[in-house]
Amino acid sequence: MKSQDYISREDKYGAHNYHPLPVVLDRGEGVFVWDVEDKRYFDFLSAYSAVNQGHCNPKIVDAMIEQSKKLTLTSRAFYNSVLGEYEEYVTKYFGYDKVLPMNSGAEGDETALKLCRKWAYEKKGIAENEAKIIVCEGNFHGRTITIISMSTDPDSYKGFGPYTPGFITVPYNDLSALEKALEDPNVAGFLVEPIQGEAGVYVPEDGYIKKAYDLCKKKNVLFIADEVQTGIARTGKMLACDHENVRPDILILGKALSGGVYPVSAVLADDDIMLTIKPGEHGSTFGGNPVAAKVAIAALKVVKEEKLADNAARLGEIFRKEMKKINSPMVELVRGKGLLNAIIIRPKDGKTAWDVCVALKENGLLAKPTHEHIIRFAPPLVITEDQIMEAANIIKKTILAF
Ligand code: IF1
Repeated sequence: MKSQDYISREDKYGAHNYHPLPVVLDRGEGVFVWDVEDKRYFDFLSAYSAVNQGHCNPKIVDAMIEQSKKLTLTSRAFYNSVLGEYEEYVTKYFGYDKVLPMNSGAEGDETALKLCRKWAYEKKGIAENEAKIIVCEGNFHGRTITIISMSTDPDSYKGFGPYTPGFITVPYNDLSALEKALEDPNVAGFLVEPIQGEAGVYVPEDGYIKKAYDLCKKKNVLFIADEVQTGIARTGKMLACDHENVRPDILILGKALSGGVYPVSAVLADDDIMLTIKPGEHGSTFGGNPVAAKVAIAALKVVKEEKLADNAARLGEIFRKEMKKINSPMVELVRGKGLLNAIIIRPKDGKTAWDVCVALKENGLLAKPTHEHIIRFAPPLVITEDQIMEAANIIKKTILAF
């Protein structure tokens, strides 16, 4: 079978909820993936920042295989011999009293919203059903009905109403708007991405996260960080909030928490918040299963052992410097932090970010456009300096050819 055969089969039998680049991947190792014709590519999407530890990282895959042969799933109706080990490991790793294990990022966000509301009624004393949560314009937190109810992107929410109430939207990176919204005494939480991914790797001003946190504290409002995409070393620190020494009241992790081998997400908080959810009030069949637990421990160990945060910080600087050197009218702006970066593309002769990505693919590098004019560059964090230079040259050469 050729690439086109695989593509046609997906078109015929799969829902059309994605518009992939026309490349059919067959295997991966480290920063590389190969298509079914055995052509090699740099992966500069990393499955939306899930494979920070590199494709098929042997330490993580081995942990999965070993546990899979022993016990895969018990449900939470019973204890299992691995979950406690993971819970202790992940809470000490990030410095929280408790973890609530889930699978997808969206489930993590949903869990955080439920937790925040429960805390509002039990601890803050807000009247039942009156709690509000502040969210940001341009947010992306996943695809469930409640999460798209918070979205300001019509692609996400249009046609899927009616929507879940209880949210207040403020512009991102706007402290006075946040301060004003916080005057409502029924506000229980502020949910924010420390860098907005889907919005186009939108980095807020230095100090925004810290000042937003302080404003929340003044009003006894929970600061909830969605670090599903920015967490686990992606931006050059273990968490993006670490850049401003902010410790979120509720922390949501996903994606690279498993190194991309298995769906694992987590919500972390201290007892005062976490213990407001009681037995039977929340859960998931797969959340906290033994395979996920072993995979997450292995994935987090790799991040520390291989100093991926330092690597992301160092190579991110180099990458942005190289991108800023590209002398083309198509490069409007380069921005990002660590190895979460983007180029804003100014269309030329009708050619858009999509066309650039197709050309990059031809030249052996995979990246995905977001919002028509932005290309996100987020390689696995195990990338070396030589590899980042080689990739930067591919990007340069490709853009200059337009
Ligand atoms: C899609 C972007 C990335 C996320 C944050 C929660 C979730 C995500 C901050 C939900 C998911 C993905 C999902 C993917 C596109 C995407 C994305 F383009 F939207 F911005 F990563 F770059 N919080 N992000 O970014 O996690 O339920 O998917 O595990 O196509 O939906 P999930």
